[in-house]
Amino acid sequence: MKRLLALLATAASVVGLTALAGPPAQAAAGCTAAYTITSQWDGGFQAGVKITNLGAPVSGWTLKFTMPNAGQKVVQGWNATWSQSGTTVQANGVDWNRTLSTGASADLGFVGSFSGSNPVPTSFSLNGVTCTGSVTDPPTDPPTDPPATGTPVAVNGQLHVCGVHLCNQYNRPVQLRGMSTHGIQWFSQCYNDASLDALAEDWKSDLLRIAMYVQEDGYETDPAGFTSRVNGLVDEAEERGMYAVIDFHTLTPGDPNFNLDRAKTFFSSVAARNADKKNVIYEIANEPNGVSWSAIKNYAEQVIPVIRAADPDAVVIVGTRGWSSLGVSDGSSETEVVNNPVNATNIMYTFHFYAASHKDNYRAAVSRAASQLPLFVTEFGTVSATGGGAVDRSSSTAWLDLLDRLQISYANWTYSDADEGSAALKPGTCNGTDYSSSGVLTESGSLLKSRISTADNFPTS
Ligand code: IDC
Repeated sequence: MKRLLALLATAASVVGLTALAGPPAQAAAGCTAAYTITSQWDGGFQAGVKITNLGAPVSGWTLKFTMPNAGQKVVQGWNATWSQSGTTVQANGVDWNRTLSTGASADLGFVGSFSGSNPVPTSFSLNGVTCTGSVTDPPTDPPTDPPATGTPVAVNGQLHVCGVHLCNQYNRPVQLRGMSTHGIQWFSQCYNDASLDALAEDWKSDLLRIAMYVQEDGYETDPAGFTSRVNGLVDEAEERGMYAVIDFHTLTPGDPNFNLDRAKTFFSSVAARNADKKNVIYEIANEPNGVSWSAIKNYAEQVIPVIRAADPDAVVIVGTRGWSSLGVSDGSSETEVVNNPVNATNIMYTFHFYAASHKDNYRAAVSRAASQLPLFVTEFGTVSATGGGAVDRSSSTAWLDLLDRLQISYANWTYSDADEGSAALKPGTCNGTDYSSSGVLTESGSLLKSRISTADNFPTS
């Protein structure tokens, strides 16, 4: 009920700048713009703008509108390049929405600040044409009528970053909860039809993170072979409606630039091969360590364009300093990222933790960072940072509650039968065929299965 009320409240705040009751069937011309305040807080707000081109097809566009209150400012936008001069706001199309055929729409948004009141902007125009056009047919939102009970990918479709959140095809924030493989060079026997069926159906996992180590007998020893194994697992995840996080698992050496050429080769290949899939997310550097944020940023700004050239609309996740601790494990903090973000859109930043080693000060950093940076916990353990030792239930629960509250997506290390506390399956499980009974689960596996298998309730409008 709470959710329904929230949705109704949101729908009521849509300001249709469309002439809904216009004259009957007339030629479509110009554009429409629908402005939605999706949330508002003291001095700040998040807004979405849906523009629909009713004129001739365009291969590039500029949206302009006017803020009625001089105190209203765009702080950070997405799905367009945003700028503001005085009260005039401008948004230019980006790679994946630059082309708009007649009747096509683009969804953009931004986080704004204001002082005093926060009125709805006026004077929307697209390529200089005022958005007053009428729509001859009732506008239909692609896609229509998804199966509410479908798989995570069927319901959510292509994901994108909106503000600090991961959003689905309805532009609504979602949290994905799932599992990471262990190193696929060591545990490929754990990823077969039965184990992946159990992960999708019994665990109701939303995602499979595919950990492809680069060193330690990984990718560097057989680039073509590992690329093909990763692609195979992307397909297995897709068949089961799960998202696939392609993890370029750099670890030692910690400077991702050591693997820059390998990363470019690998990502240009997997991005081209998987460009048309909706379930792929790219994680470009697992855990940078012993390296500055500016060096990581430099790496990201070279690898992301390679991915975008082949697969323009996929979410890319960037590792952070100090084993993806947002710098905290190096005595730094999230501010180095906030003050010097990667120059790219549709990206998120990695945060990793191991519950027995990383506690309150790390949780405080995530709580602070979550309102400023899009975060994705692509890896965490319930145990110590060695991957072994006892499950720390209270710290793990505090972490998972925090991630749920902040709607931060996560993948747990590991869905494997490694002989270490972080593994979800008991040693020897992957030699057999049973992945479903509770008897195959370790303490960590049982805790995670109970958390991941609860209903997702992904928003669909
Ligand atoms: C660990 C594995 C362990 C393996 C080791 C090799 O659990 O079996 O021998 O890698 O490098 C990370 C890394 C992840 C580690 C994990 C636990 O991303 O590769 O896996 N960990 O140490 N960061 C923090 C912890």
